[in-house]
Amino acid sequence: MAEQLWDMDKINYVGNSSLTSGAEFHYYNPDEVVAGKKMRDWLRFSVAYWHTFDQRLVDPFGDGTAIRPYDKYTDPMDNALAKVDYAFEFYDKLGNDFLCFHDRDLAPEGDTLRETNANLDKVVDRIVDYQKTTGMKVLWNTSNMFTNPRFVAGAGTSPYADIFAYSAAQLKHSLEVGKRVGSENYVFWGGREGYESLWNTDMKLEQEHAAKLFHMAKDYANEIGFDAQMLLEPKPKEPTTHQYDFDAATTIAFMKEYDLDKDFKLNLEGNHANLAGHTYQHEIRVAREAGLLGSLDANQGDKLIGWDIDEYPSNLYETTAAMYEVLENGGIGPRGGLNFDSKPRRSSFEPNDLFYGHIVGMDSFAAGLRVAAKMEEDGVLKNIVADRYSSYKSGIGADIESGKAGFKELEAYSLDKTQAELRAATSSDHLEQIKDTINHYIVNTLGK
Ligand code: XUL
Ligand code: CO
Repeated sequence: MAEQLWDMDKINYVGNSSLTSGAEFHYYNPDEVVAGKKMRDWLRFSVAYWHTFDQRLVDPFGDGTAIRPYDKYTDPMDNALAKVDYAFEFYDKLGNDFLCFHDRDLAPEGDTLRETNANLDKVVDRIVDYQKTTGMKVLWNTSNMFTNPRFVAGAGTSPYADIFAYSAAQLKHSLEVGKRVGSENYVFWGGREGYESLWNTDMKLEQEHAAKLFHMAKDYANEIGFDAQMLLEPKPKEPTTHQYDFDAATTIAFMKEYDLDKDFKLNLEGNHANLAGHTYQHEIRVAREAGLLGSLDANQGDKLIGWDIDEYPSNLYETTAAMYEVLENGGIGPRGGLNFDSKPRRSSFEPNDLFYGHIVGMDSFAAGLRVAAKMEEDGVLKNIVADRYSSYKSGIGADIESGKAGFKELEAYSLDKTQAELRAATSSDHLEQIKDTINHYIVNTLGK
């Protein structure tokens, strides 16, 4: 790359010798082996095109504040093409291996889908050229079927057949783009697939239509030989009041109901988990126990703000918990990664804040990986969990497990047990001690 587009040098790993943060990684050392794999292969970091290159840093009360070096390109197509140059230099400097995008992140819409597709293809041509020289991979692509006013009442769940038809047509092209760029996954976040009021909503029909669109997408992907892992991304609310893919458990039930669980897995996001009243760890646990963990969107919410703020992850406790689940799963998913569905705060409006945001996000997950790997290596939680359920290994517990004990045997066993005996069958969880242990692991693993 001849010209320097971003005023930033390559971000390198320097270890944790200095306490202040600069343009460097303190924990992410891509080729270092942790728990048997290179860090880059555990984490598979991806930069989200929409938040990084398109987001103007608006909030519900204020205009965008972002200053971006490509703002000088005022023609929308010139701007879209220039942004690809900026994006690939950004990846080179940051050292991420993957990118993610929606179709509409890349190029402006025309008046018809034919014109829109032509605009998109020009930008995709440029991305494919860069991929050839840089080896950059696409973690996933997706289709934006929620921004344009035509999607006011949803896409696949729209009550208007023309909009369903248009959504299918848009998706068809987006899958073709996915094949061209070699996307490892394809994501469906249910943009406006939900409802505002049940008084005017045929909930069953809408969900049947959503499932129909997903099946059509998978069938078409098979037809064109696009073998990406299909993913659904749950979110409980925003933009609609009631999103159908509320959380991991609800989405898994939907997938099973409509026979999608063989071909689809989940893409889980930290802030979405919080909006559903869950932790990120809870969502990842639910998915991994169902064998349906696909990929992760990395961000965090703010306990003091109610909306989806897509903050760069910085909470080491949460990243440790997430990476603990990932290690237990043997990896994020068959082809999953950590996509920074994150943006700078509105007050962090300079171009280089995009680098600093990714640095804190990547370092937080790298730190979480290091801590979780040490906890796994020492088996610290494994022993605690095994001990807690040990009564199922022998005696009446083993009989419950084997099916030998039914209601009658369990009644005979329990009928004369005294309160004191039953109290003695339980023991304290010592949860505070566990949390203190986790704190020690965080401080000591990272302090070395
Ligand atoms: C919205 C969200 C999306 C999806 C992709 O909350 O998370 O960015 O990840 O459409
Ligand atoms: Co997301």
